Amino acid sequence: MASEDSLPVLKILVIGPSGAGKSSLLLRYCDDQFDPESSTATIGIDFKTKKLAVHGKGYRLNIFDTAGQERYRTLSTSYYRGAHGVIVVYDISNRKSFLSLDRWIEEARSNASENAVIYLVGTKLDKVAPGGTRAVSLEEAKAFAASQEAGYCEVSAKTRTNIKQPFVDVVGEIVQRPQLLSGELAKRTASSPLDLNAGGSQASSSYCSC
Ligand SMILES: Nc1nc2c(ncn2[C@@H]2O[C@H](COP(=O)(O)OP(=O)(O)OP(=O)(O)O)[C@@H](O)[C@H]2O)c(=O)[nH]1
Ligand SMILES: [Mg+2]
Repeated sequence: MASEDSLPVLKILVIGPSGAGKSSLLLRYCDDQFDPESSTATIGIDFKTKKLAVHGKGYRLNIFDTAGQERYRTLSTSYYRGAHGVIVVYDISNRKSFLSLDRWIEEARSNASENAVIYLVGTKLDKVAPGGTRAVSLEEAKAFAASQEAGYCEVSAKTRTNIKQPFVDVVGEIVQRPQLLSGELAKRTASSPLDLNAGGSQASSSYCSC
């Protein structure tokens, strides 16, 4: 069985406008916590790690949480080096946040490797349903994601809705792209049996059939 240390490592970058909920998404996904009062903008870059199983295989995700505020985005292009996937986050209750996506996707395409997976996430689903006002309809968001050839999912860090889905989808897509994986990583991705119970407290025994 593969030990925790021998799991293939995938690098995922999380980008998007300030206040969209990038850090909250990661805090909920990796530590199952949520801070409704949080007003602390990320400075530079933060890092979290999490194990995930997709299609019966285990992976270690190294997830980089970037700053949305321009003044805190130091050396932002260097973040992209070696990234297998880029999750672009916006706030579905904030139209301006949606309208800024072109620029974020453009940044990702210019700096990430050609085959890197780009995936769109709409956050704060709890704020718009039921009875809340969406600033972006589901149809519009899906159409935009499709036009960018990106997957799409809506989440709430507050209620946990769909919180794991973006990571499952992104990893599922990454492993379909052998050009993205280095020789050793590709080999282990193809053959490593799943043993996520061998690890410590950060173990995530999540499975997805999608
Ligand atoms: N209701 C609700 N609020 C959320 C959700 N996700 C984030 N928030 C709130 O939105 C605010 C901004 O969230 P952050 O996660 O700090 O945003 P960020 O994208 O990391 O921002 P920068 O670090 O400045 O780029 C915080 O007050 C969060 O509590 C959510 O799913 N639902
Ligand atoms: Mg942040």
